[in-house]
Amino acid sequence: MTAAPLTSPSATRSDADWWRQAAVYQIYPRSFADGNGDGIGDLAGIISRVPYLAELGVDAVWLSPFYPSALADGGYDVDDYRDVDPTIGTLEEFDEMVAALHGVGIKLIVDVVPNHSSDRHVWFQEALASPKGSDARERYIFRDGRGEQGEEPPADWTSIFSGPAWTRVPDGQWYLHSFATEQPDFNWRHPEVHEDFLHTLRFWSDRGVDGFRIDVAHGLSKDLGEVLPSTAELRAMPKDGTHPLWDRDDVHEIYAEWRELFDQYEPPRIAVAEAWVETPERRARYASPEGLGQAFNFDLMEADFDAVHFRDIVTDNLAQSAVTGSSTTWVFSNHDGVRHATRYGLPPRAGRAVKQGAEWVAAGGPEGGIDRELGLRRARAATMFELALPGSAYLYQGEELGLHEVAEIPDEERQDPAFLRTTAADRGFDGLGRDGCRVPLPWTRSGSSFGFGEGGGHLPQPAWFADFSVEVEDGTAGSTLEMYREALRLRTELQGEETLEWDEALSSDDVLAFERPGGWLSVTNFGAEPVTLPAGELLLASGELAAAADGSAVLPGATTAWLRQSAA
Ligand code: TEU
Ligand code: CA
Repeated sequence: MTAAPLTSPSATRSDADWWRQAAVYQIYPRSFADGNGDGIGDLAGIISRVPYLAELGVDAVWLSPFYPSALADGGYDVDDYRDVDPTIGTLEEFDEMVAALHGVGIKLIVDVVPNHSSDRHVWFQEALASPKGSDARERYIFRDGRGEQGEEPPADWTSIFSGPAWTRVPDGQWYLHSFATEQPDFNWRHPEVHEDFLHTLRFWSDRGVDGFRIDVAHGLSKDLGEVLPSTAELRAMPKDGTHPLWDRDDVHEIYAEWRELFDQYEPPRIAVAEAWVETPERRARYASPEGLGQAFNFDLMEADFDAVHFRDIVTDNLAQSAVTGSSTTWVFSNHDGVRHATRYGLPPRAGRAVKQGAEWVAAGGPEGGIDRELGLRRARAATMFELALPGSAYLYQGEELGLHEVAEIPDEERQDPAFLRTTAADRGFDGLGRDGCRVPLPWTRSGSSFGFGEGGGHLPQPAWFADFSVEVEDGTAGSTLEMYREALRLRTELQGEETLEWDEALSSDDVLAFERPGGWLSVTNFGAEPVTLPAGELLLASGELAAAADGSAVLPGATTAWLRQSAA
């Protein structure tokens, strides 16, 4: 290497394949950085932190919804798909942000929410003001109720956030909302819905957006006859492409339309599906190059820190990507789950049907129930494991600081509909909701909101955030932030073909070792017994190594090391 490049190396990778092995950093805009001190993160805040993102070394940013919204679901209730929420900024600032990111070689992916709008969207307002049977109502899913006066919902369905999935409007009809009451589901059989989303995708693509994250991609297409099935009947139906509500085969007709639009751009716009489906085979359809092109796999996010389990997940997903021609995606944390530093400090889930960490969060985050240090140690090891894998890695804001989930949010300050729609008795699955991973980031060790902005934050930050602030970790050897920076820098330098080879001699039920092309060896010790590392140049480790009597390096438990081995 000669002189250091001025911009991130990805700036030179303007080819159509930039996304295949990208490290993508998710920004939840209201909680990232607050430029004007009103307690809500905004585009000005993001622009001011572009140098931070460049130094971190990510290839792309995925921006969660920033559209006008009443925030019934953190912005996933969109009032207008082609504007910026005034509390977050303006379209001009959006353009500035795109230019600033592109200026340092960072691509931008925005979130698109096509399953539902908000109830404040002009179309839904028009539907409410229009009579039963009108075309305006046809853009959503309206039905008459059951019972003599239609006073019973059309079906007994429960929303994903608990509570009923149907809400009655003043003239007596009911509308479907798979999520919160404020999120009416679109009727994708209506041609204007298709046209409008094409318009939206073109609008942002023309503004320089490089790609899209598609919310609830498995939900758009529905097949609802006059007589609706009951919840029990729905549950008994196979999710093989014929289910009336989820992961229908014909949803891909929509994505084929979108692909046509994406491919009109140079480089083609990319898309990644959030699709909760039954099998990896079903997920592959979303990742097809004729469709969205990539799909999230949440397998690692749902797994215990366990070598055998991790290896199966990697093997399955690499096999899937070989079939689809897409690249794999890896995720440990996002805006919907308990942060991985916390999850890994809790007792293993061991296959139980409860979201990892949910019970601990629901119990108010008892200190007796968690080993925070071990959790973070494992999280760092897991991240280095992830960053060595072929494919793209989706990182969630704050994980580069080693942040834990914030469990100590008073009930009256919680915002998540997944909390607000549940009672203490039925909070088993999602725990207290998702606010604990959406607390404004700590940038400095002190100040009213730890440098998030001049004012407070829209969710309370705990005192321990000080120790995880950027200010504390920046330049501190061994900090989580410095580990992420170095790992991302090395990843860019070492990244080659999308293949890996397991090192069977080193791997075991507790250890996963694999080699990437060019002699890049990653070794993770999931267990507690130290493991002697093979010869090679040590590039980076997620924790301190020890030395054996003969001088060879020893990898302690819950640690990952990267080595460069000379080409054989
Ligand atoms: O999530 C889709 C989804 O199915 C979630 O309900 C997920 O299972 C849940 O958040 C786990 O607790 C997407 C978004 O990622 C989420 O933030 C939105 O609330 C949801 O869609 C509705 O738009
Ligand atoms: Ca603000």
